Amino acid sequence: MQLKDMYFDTLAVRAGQENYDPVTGAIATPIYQTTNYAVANVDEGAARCVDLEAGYIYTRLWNPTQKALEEKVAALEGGEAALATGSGVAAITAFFTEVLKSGDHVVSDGTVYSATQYFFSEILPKFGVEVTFVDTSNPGNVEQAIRQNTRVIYFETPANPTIKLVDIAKVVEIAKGHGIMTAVDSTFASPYLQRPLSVGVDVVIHAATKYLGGHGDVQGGVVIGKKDLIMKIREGTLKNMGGIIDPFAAWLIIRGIKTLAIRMEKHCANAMAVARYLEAHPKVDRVYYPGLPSHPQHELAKRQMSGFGGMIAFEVKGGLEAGKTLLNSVRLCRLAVSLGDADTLIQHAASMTHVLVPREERLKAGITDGLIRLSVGIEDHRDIVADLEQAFKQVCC
Ligand code: LCS
Repeated sequence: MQLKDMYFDTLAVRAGQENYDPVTGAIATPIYQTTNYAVANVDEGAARCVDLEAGYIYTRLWNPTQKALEEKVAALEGGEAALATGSGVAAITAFFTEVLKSGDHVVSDGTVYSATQYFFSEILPKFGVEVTFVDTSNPGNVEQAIRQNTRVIYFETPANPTIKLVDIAKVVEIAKGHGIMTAVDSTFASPYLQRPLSVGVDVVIHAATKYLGGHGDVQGGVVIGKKDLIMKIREGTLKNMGGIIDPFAAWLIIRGIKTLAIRMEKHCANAMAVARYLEAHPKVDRVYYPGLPSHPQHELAKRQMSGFGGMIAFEVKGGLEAGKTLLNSVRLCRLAVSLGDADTLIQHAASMTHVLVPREERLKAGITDGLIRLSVGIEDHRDIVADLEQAFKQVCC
């Protein structure tokens, strides 16, 4: 049986690990905790330095545990190849550093993870690359922002932190019409819920720190795409700028991915239950969850995703103060900024992650005073609801 004939759940367990460890027969890919690999003679050393596929030479260039992770994620996304990095941010910056040159232009959605936003607005311009931010959920905005020197169109869907969706197929159609690459950060969906390469996206990026790792105990990133491009990033930017993944981190993510399918089912079911509870709550103004018919892109979500995910955003009545009180009152939900963990995590952008962003700018990106983001975990949803209920009791409005 070949990988291409296997279903997703089987791939999550087996891809990248089809063979036993050649030395010991170990079924779990070992953590190859080594920096160096001995070569038989100088010719072999030269061959490996010139062609990374000829054999391992130095862990910054490639490592067998890293490779097993890359093969697993490539299989799950239906991509030719993948590249694992030391964090999600390292995946994003490695990709863009490789494909861009001074004078290029990028079109990005305005609602992207804050570090991505910083990279686009503060770092790329230092090297002569301009980035235009638009709302890519309206494809007309993408068309208008394209210039002759536009090299990449980039967005997250669902987006952090507003859970806005972007119509992947529509943006791809526009980009292809102009011969421009598309890259999608699909972290919030995970490969279990959406596979952007299947609708023509060139590059998919994940913060593996989130659903792929799944347990809030590891940092990593992955870039998936055509083999030529992935090898170029590996041999160019990653090798020479050094944002590699540690073998132990790669091993933890491999371990996490084995349960991705069942975790995502539970994340989705729990989030649906919590979203319905929030929508009916008198102290909540709005709930943004793609699984609710009230989400402005519910129809798109049904078309584009095979489930609605574990991420919810909602606006508490009473704005900034109410948001602070609610968050200071939760007991089970953990007050933390990440997402995709087994544990439910809650955060309030206006008083936490975006406290330094001027209010006007924050509002432009859809981050209102009372916007709360909930990464619904895999606990029993009744306990999550009970915790929110007792916390809402502390909020007066
Ligand atoms: N892409 C998305 C969509 C993210 O949400 C994050 C991190 C990254 C990339 C970067 O991944 P990292 O480098 O952290 O592995 N998002 C975070 C968040 O919402 N709060 O803390 C981190």
